Amino acid sequence: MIDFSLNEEQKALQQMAHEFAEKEMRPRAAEYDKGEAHPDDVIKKAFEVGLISCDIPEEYGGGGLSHLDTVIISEELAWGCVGMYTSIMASSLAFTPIILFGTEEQKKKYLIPFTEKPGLSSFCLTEREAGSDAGAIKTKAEKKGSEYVINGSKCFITNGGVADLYIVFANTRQEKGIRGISAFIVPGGTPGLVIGKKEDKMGHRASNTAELFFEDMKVPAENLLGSEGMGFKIAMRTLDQTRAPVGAGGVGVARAALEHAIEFTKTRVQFGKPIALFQNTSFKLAQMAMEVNAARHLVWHAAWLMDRGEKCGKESAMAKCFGSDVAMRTTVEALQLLGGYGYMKDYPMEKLMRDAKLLQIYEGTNEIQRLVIAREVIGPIK
Ligand code: COS
Repeated sequence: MIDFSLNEEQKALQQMAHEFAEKEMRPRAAEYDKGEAHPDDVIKKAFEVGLISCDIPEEYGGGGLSHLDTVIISEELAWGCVGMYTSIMASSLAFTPIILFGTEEQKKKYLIPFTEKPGLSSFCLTEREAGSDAGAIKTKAEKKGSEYVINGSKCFITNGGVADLYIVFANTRQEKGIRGISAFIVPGGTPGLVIGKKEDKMGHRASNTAELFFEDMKVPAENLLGSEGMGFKIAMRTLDQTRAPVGAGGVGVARAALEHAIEFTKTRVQFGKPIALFQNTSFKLAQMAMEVNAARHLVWHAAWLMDRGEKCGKESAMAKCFGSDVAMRTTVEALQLLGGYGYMKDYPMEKLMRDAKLLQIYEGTNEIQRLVIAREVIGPIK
């Protein structure tokens, strides 16, 4: 049986997230896009209404929401401001390895505090020489007695510098390559954790992206996630789950652009009539609406598979890739419909277009998503 209807609880969650996005995020989006400040006030309010840590299981004090519930909320938050949403989503990205691979003790110690007070966490995989080739990381972790000593650096780290907790991937057995990577839970403020330059980004300017350095950073051995050498699988299993919410972010951005374009073209009169009445315009709007709907269905399908505990790597990659491509195409087309107005900062469209771009890049470029999809679709070649 296929059922596309949302239940009453999901409708209420969607409505609540939408109202939050409309009242708290949208009015502040331009300000945080222009400035250097981090939207701590909005994050605090999001926490107060239960929109942060909502995917942490109930037994650790979280909302215990399903993956489908989470992507429904994600679309609304990204519709409000995808930069702010990125801070929230990146935090979920970092909770996921703990939820999936943490011991009971680790879950209690590191998840529960995030359900008690506002806070963010950060997933630290990417390095200057290891982006798409995530298995090539050089950060090293050496076991010395009851602790690991970590040295190296990370780049393009979302929530870097504003997080209370970091999941750091480092090599415990360099000679083993990918199979030597391990994952560590690192509390913010750990001596040796040095926050580097905050990046000056084209979009998602409400989220913090920074470089991190580990200088003889000591981490207790009990902060190892899973076992030594499991790190790459932990990262991949995590990304299998967290890429669909990026797709949901794409749907939110695309939907926002489509709505602005509809509103504008219905009131903008040229050659004696609203430009929405010209077939060129209406066909473009129809195309955008089709793509937004198709992207949402891919996102919901991936989340539905996750909720059933089924394999979802390919579907999550499809949702991420298609959702972010739709965000890019829709914002470009929608901006064109607004003409010169779309290009001006007085209108929200140019921000949406700048924001869309990063969705095609982070949590694995769309080329990597196509690689993940192709490997599974084609299968082994003899
Ligand atoms: N789930 C579990 N295990 C997985 C997995 C998955 N989804 N994908 C790969 N693995 C395992 C493989 O089974 C293999 O294990 P064994 O060594 O035991 O056989 C190991 O991981 C290596 O896999 P693979 O050979 O496929 O690795 P590659 O280096 O060829 O490529 C890609 C893996 C390209 C898919 C990976 O590096 C990737 O996703 N890169 C993008 C990274 C990224 O998204 N960065 C964003 C930063 S986080 S915001």
